[in-house]
Amino acid sequence: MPSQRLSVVVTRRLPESVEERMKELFDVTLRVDDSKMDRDSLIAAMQSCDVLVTALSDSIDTDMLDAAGDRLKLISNFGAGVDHIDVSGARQRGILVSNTPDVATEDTADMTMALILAVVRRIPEGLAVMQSDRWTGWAPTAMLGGRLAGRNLGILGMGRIGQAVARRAHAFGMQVHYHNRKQLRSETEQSLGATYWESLDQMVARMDIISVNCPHTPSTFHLMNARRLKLMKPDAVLVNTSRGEVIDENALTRMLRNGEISGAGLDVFENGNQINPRLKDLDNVVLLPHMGSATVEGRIEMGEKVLLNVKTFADGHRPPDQVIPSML
Ligand code: 8YV
Repeated sequence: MPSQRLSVVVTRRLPESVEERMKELFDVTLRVDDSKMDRDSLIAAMQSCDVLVTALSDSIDTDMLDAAGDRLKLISNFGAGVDHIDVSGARQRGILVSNTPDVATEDTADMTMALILAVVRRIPEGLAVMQSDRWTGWAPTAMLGGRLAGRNLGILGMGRIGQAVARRAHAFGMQVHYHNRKQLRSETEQSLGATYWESLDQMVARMDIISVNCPHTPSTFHLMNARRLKLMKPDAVLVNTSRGEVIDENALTRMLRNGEISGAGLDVFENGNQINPRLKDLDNVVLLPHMGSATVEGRIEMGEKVLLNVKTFADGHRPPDQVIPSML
């Protein structure tokens, strides 16, 4: 398919340099504002283009794929996670799906450490004291948090981001543990100083901090369910920079309110931005608006990956970051 004829619709505003390059390469329709597109607008877009560039906020289900007609050939997602797209359904209809792996790894791992530090060292509480002029001066027993060095960190999901978290945690002097579908090669384990737990239950019960770094798939939905959350030590902390669906948010909220878990740092939520309102009232919780990968550099690199995937497809080849359902 010659690239000049490829019609591309982009559902969200992307970094300016990426949009400019899109204009040069394709017959592209860009958004003027940055609102989330509703279902009908998305279907209309799918009917009208060869390539749809989606983001996390665009849910593409089977019915929408059916309604798309047969023009759409590629869904190129701006982001690594594709749990909002029916990838198998797309494949059955001959529509390829691509994503942007790797480029968010270091930024998301940084944010994981930031959340761990924020909760364990009570940074938002300290900031609130300063901003409300309540600081009466230093005191030996004021605002005491915990020391990271020596604490056991359990990483749930040891892919690229999990390993980047492990490298950081190791440098902080933490004891790194992990649970993963597959055990890592022993050289990798050694370089990360990481101990493998085949049993997630056993790992969860022994950790001081648990970090969720696995993707959301049918098999990881509510992996941290009420039963498993109850295995956590009462002074443990849970951090999630992956996908909200991996944790039963209501069960977690109840436990935090009852003091059955000491704290949580959450960048992602089970129902998008519809957060359990009770989470917002808790001192021992740090909430962020899904900004784990939100760096200027990361967003440009994500956009460049999208450009590469769409351009490669336009030139008649498979996109380098094609997502195959069996990979999920
Ligand atoms: C992105 C993410 O911001 O890459 C991912 O899967 O979760 C995010 O950090 C988002 O996907 C952009 O669409």
